[in-house]
Amino acid sequence: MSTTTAGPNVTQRRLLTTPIPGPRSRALMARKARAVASGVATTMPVFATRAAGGIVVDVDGNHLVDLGSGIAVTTVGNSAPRVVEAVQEQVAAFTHTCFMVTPYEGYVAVAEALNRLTPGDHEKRTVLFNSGAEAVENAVKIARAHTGRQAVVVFDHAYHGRTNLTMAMTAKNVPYKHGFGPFAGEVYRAPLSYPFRDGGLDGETAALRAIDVIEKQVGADNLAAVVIEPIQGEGGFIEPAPGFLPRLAAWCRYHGVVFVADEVQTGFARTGDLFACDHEGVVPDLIVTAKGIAGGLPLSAVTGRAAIMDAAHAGGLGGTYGGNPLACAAALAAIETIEAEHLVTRAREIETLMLEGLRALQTRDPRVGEVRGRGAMLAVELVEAGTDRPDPALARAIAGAAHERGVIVLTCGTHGNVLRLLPPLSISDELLRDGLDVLEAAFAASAGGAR
Ligand code: PLZ
Repeated sequence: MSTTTAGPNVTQRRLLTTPIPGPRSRALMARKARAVASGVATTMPVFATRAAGGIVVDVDGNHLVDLGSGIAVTTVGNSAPRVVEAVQEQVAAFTHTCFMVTPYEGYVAVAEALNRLTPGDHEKRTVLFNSGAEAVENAVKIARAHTGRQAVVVFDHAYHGRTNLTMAMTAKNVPYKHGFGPFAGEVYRAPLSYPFRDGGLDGETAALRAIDVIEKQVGADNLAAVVIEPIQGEGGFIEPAPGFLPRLAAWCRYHGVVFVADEVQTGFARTGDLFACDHEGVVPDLIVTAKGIAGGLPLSAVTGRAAIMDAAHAGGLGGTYGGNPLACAAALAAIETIEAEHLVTRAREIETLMLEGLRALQTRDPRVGEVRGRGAMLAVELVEAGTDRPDPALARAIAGAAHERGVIVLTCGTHGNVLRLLPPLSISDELLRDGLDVLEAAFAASAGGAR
């Protein structure tokens, strides 16, 4: 497939005009250091000016292959043509009225689209917010209002955000939580299914292990919600063993616990299904979406069973900007793009192409512990050769070597030892192959333990 979905006129080729970072990026980094709080770190020290298809152009004219999508956001591509047109039309019409003051159609249309597209054909309702964390918080509010219970169960390696409640729900201390407590109460953590690290425990057994912890340490009668990423994102692109999610969902249903899928990172065609839950036919009570929903504009949502969603009293949900008209216009255009350009299928094509290259790498390199993932959400877990000991220094070295060569890759994982690949679905096969070649070179450059 070629680059028909590319937006602005950006040559779809990797091109290095300066070392990374170039002089203009260096100057901007110096300004950033003086002006921006140092708590905001950057993966690469380059500043972007344009992006489309599978390329991000920096201020020095370097064309970087984008295997990150701004952390799984620009799934339909950067400045995707339909998104640009819809936002331009909306920005000229009106920019904001506040949906809670004088509502507008775009918000309702996005709610209708989400009610139609998310798993399950039951009656649904949707509420819109700005960020993933804000939507996760609201899913918990709604589950508590519906059940009259307080406890929330999350999992090892979970990532749900950086606000106070979602910091409590997120597993990893540094960098997300360290020094930022006290955290919200009534959040409990259960063991995940992590096939590479739990001896290949089958999904059913792993679910029963988690359920046992929940029953012993929390009690179903106290439990409002179980919140889980169907494939964990920041925690390491961990795909639970088959059967884990369905078993947990069934337990929740039986006990009247609200089963919440956090599909902030996995949603909107990313995993080769419209939603990751679709893969095993799991129907969550509530589903949280953000990131890929609106082609880069800030929007998030909670969608779910009408009876649960309507449990919160009038005025209990909202916010000044939630469902901003520009973001809604972008979301409708992004959804149209996913459907018109068959991006679910495209994600599966990307999976086939990328897995072939990554698995070839794995057979040659004992530092690759596991290659995993679905669709355009793929990962390489790095270990000390021949062991299962995590090697975060190697992940950093390989990512750094890829960056120097003009490829944007991200790392993740509780141990920081996972390379993750999240290309926009608008990327060409040529750029994917080039990205794989660069990764191979980065592995070679990091041979012999680049510590
Ligand atoms: N739930 C599953 O992946 C955001 C965070 C990057 P916000 N992931 C990227 C960082 O270092 O902050 C995420 C997610 C899942 C919730 C969130 C939170 O979404 O839009 O960043 O609030």
